[in-house]
Amino acid sequence: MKNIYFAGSIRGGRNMADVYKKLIAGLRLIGTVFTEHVGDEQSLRMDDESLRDLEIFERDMEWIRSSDLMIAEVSQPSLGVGFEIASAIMLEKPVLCLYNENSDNRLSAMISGNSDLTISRYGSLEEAESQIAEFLSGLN
Ligand code: 6K6
Repeated sequence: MKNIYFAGSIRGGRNMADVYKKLIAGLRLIGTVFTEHVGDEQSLRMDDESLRDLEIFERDMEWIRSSDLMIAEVSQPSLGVGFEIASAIMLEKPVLCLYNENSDNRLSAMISGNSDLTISRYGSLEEAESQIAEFLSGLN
């Protein structure tokens, strides 16, 4: 079982929250997802009330260190997701960035131009899931 860090926008905006939830449900079949709360409004609310930002930062950085790979949904721009992606690269973790091609946001050149990342553009959830499967099969 792989340890998977799933990154998706929280304070950057929740437009894609439904997609995060579905992708996380699929990832749970193949590994341990550290960040299930990213797809779950209720546990996010609990986190927000009970954890200080310092604790959220330290917990999430520890999870990135302990993960085997990162899957980042990048259609909704988020400072936190960008920071997490950069941290994962520095820690030499494989990172797949999933970008919905129907998104109104243009993907940052700092992501799309980064050869340390695997970038996949998807139209449907099924497509995103098969891109995840392909990415995982390419890892060792
Ligand atoms: C709930 C509602 C608002 O804030 C919360 C609690 N905050 C967080 N809880 C858990 N993970 C977080 C929180 N804030 C950011 N993160 C991490 O950064 C997640 O792993 C996301 O992938 C990413 C989102 O960053 P922003 O900048 O969009 O919030």
